[in-house]
Amino acid sequence: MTKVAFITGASSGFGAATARRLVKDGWKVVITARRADRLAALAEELGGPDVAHVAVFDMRDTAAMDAAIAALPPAFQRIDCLVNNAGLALGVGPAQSCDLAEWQQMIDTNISGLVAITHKLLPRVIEAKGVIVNISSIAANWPYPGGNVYCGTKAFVQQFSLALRCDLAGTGVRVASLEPGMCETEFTLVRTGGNKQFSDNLYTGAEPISAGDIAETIWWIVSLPAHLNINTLEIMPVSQSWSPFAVYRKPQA
Ligand code: NDP
Ligand code: 8X3
Repeated sequence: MTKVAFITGASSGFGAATARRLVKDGWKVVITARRADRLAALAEELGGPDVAHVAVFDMRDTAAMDAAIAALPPAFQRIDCLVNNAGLALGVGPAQSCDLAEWQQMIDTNISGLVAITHKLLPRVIEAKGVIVNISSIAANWPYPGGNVYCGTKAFVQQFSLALRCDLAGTGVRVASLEPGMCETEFTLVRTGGNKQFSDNLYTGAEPISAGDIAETIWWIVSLPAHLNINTLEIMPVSQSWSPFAVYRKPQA
């Protein structure tokens, strides 16, 4: 029987790469995001509607989510894998200069949207004894200046993943929190409102993770034997590591 993966945020970055990787391994995919043109092009590339079902909705719109789930074709109704990937960071400035609407958008997408789609698909994932891969971040573990609400949303995703495992004990469902570091996708362009220079400067010379690397990791997590669960997996490029704590010192006279 062909397995089905439901991948949110599949119009670019990790989500699109994961759809490609799973289809290469014989899966069918439900690919979701807001940008219909991107999803249509990806579905075509993946082999058309028999292989990839497109569901266009905003993660913040639970009614649209319901309609998309109700419209799943028969061959895509069994959900063996949910990749909770859609998300974003907005802003790089300190909390005291942030825009509250941007904070709300991150919470609504990265937390509320993720929770809603999980709640709606959980019965199907349980029925299939499937696997959920939640995309958290190193930002869940390591705070950094300008991370404020984004770090908070990813810490939520990590703890939600671990607590889900407790509740799902005995169901056979596996849940993983994948926590990547610096990865070159559209992430920084989105975060900076389209500042290509900022994005290029961040990644140049750093040999960041690629979306394909993350797709390979997700494929590995979901392909492990059914008795093995990856709880959390933090992954960084070799070029990225930790710095000493910052210490603020009063100016000396
Ligand atoms: P991209 O910006 O390339 O992809 C983000 C995806 O999320 C897009 O497909 C976008 O689709 C979708 N998305 C964003 N907002 C919404 C929304 N309101 N409704 C529906 N879909 C939405 O970034 P990445 O691939 O890098 O990011 C994927 C995930 O990985 C995110 O959760 C991010 O926080 C996380 N992450 C990224 C890291 C990195 O360094 N790149 C590191 C660690 C974690 P569309 O705009 O078409 O709706
Ligand atoms: C994305 C990685 O370090 O920019 O989650 O927060 S980071």
